[in-house]
Amino acid sequence: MPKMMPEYLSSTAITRWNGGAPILSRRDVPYRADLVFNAGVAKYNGKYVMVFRDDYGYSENGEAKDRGTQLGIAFSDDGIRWEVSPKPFWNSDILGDPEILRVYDPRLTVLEGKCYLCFAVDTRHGLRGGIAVTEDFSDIRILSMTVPDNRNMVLFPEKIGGRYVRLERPFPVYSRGGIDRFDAWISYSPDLRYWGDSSLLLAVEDVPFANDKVGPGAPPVRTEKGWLTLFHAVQIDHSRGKNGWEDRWQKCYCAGLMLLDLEDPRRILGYCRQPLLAPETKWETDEGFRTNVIFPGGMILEDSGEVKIYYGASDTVECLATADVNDLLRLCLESGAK
Ligand code: BMA
Repeated sequence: MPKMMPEYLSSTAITRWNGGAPILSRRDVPYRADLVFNAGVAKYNGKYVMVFRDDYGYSENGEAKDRGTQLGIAFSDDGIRWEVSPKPFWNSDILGDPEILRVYDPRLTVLEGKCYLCFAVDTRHGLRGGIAVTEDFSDIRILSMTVPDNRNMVLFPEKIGGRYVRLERPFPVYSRGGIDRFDAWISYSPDLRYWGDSSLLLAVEDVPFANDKVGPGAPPVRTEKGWLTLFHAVQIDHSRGKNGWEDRWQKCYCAGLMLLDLEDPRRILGYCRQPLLAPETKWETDEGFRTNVIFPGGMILEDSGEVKIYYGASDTVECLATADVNDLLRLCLESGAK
């Protein structure tokens, strides 16, 4: 068990690839990169594609040197071995808007033959969630951005009932007592630009291993039984002190799993009351800028029934876990609905 973690935070039904060793780290990136994590992954035009977050200017001794964040891109034939393109894919300079400070935490959804990228944006006037589209990864166009504060958006890979659907996590500060109590929401759109008809999907209080926030993880994956959907769940413990390269880090991020109704994804058919992935390996609990962070951003269902789950570990490296789709469905359905 990881240090200072409550007993109930342990992983269920998954296998970490190569004992949890990173599938991508700063060593694989041919430009400035220190923290390589929180990637979005999709299968697109016969290849696996990964857009990852690269934070540079960070070091183990806490020194800051000209810090920045950009998105890198990598391609793979098997979803395991990755080749990083020679140049960063996207950063705030490319956007050329002085209002935008940085873009990060990308998630990829293939929808109607195009690749959509949901991202978080820090702006001078708040944190926003954006949706952009690309057909070839050379040209990318922003379709919509939320008002502050919102992020962790993911798009469903098809229209449902004639509308586009997304999950998201707004930050309601005043109305939730002035502390973090952030929940996962669902919204609809006729055109991917205008979003509304929003409702609460999964609240912090619904998740036994969260006391701080829950939010979307990877874009949902269609199965015969429903939309298999990862979420992140955060548990805070103020007795935790120095963890990682920072002076103080008190949160623990786990990956949770739920199953949403195919026709009406506002209905949770079942969700696992334990984490699917909790921090356990040294990359997840000991080594890194932060510790105890599992941040899932990509999920792929292979024809064989294998599910690949991509997650950032401790905001420092990118890792992969696999599971059998039937085990995951069983976990959700046996645990029951809300
Ligand atoms: C969230 C985001 C993520 C990060 C996580 C844990 O608020 O900033 O990018 O992985 O915190 O540090």
